[in-house]
Amino acid sequence: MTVVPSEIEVHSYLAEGDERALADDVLDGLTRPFKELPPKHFYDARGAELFDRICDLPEYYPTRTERSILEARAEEIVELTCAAEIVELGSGTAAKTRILLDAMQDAGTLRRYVPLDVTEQMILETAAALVDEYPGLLVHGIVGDFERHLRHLPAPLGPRLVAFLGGTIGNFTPGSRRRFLRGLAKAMGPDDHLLLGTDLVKDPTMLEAAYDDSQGVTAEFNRNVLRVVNRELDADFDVDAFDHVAFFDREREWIEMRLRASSRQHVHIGALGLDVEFEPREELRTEISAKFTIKRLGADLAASGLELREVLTDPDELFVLSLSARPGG
Ligand code: SAH
Ligand code: AVI
Repeated sequence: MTVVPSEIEVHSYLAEGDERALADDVLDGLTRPFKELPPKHFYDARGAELFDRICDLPEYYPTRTERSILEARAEEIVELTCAAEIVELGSGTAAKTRILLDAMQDAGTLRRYVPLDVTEQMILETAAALVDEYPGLLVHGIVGDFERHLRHLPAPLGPRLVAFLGGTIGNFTPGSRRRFLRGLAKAMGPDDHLLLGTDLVKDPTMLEAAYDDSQGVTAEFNRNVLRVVNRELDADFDVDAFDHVAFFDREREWIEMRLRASSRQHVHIGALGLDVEFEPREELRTEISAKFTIKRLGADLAASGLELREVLTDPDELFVLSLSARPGG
């Protein structure tokens, strides 16, 4: 029997078996003329581990850059927001979050941590680790989809810092990004702040290297989505027959990751009774990762009902952490 400490409560809003509505997305995405799957399906246990390895790659600058900004500015963020709790969307292993939790603990404001992620295992492990590391901390974990389950955030215990780190906001298409931010602004109270990590537009060579590393970890992460579909939906993708593709679309200013069939592929998806054909060299889009300018970031926030208050960046202006709030708040 697992004993859950009393400081922890975890609520799941994902139905049993369809952890991320995978079947709907596969049916919808693989029957389109241009095939596509949403990136949230990367993150089973193996995908989460591969993502952790990506974060440590020399080419993948976003994680260490965002961490350096947090290390330099966490105290100031806590002073500006007076946050008593962190609500973290796409919280993962909360590795960088500890910098903020430390600053809140030092300031004496820390009361609760509210992680929300699609991967239950990560919520449970992170919750258990954090209550050990921060005596007295309450953890209210939400296993859910940040596009669908924001209404399940618990009532605030004080001013909230809503953290959306890592540049995950870039994984939305522009339309759903604004819809998501509008929903988030509505879920925020007058005392709350959004701390948003966004990757900036830069030299395409640097960008493309970050998404096509020399050790092939990102390629494995990309292909992992096919392993997830094979396991969860009884499909027979020949995973090794798909090549990793990553390029910077200069017009749209986003990185696109795709999987390209190296030869004609016939895939049977047992759970859906669906057969899918891939022509030789046909591609499946698995992720976009939008890169921002500060101007576009401000415009997106304003269009969503949020006011940009602080822009925190690194000396090379690779990455930005912004603080925003509801006007008048
Ligand atoms: N915030 C961490 C992890 C980023 S990886 C960091 O900055 O390093 C993206 C995280 O978002 C993963 O943990 C993944 O499981 C989660 N995620 C992706 N799509 C999601 C969705 N629609 N709803 C909730 N969590 C999601
Ligand atoms: C989680 N997200 C912000 C990462 C990104 O950079 O878009 C996911 C990732 N994809 C490839 N490498 C990392």
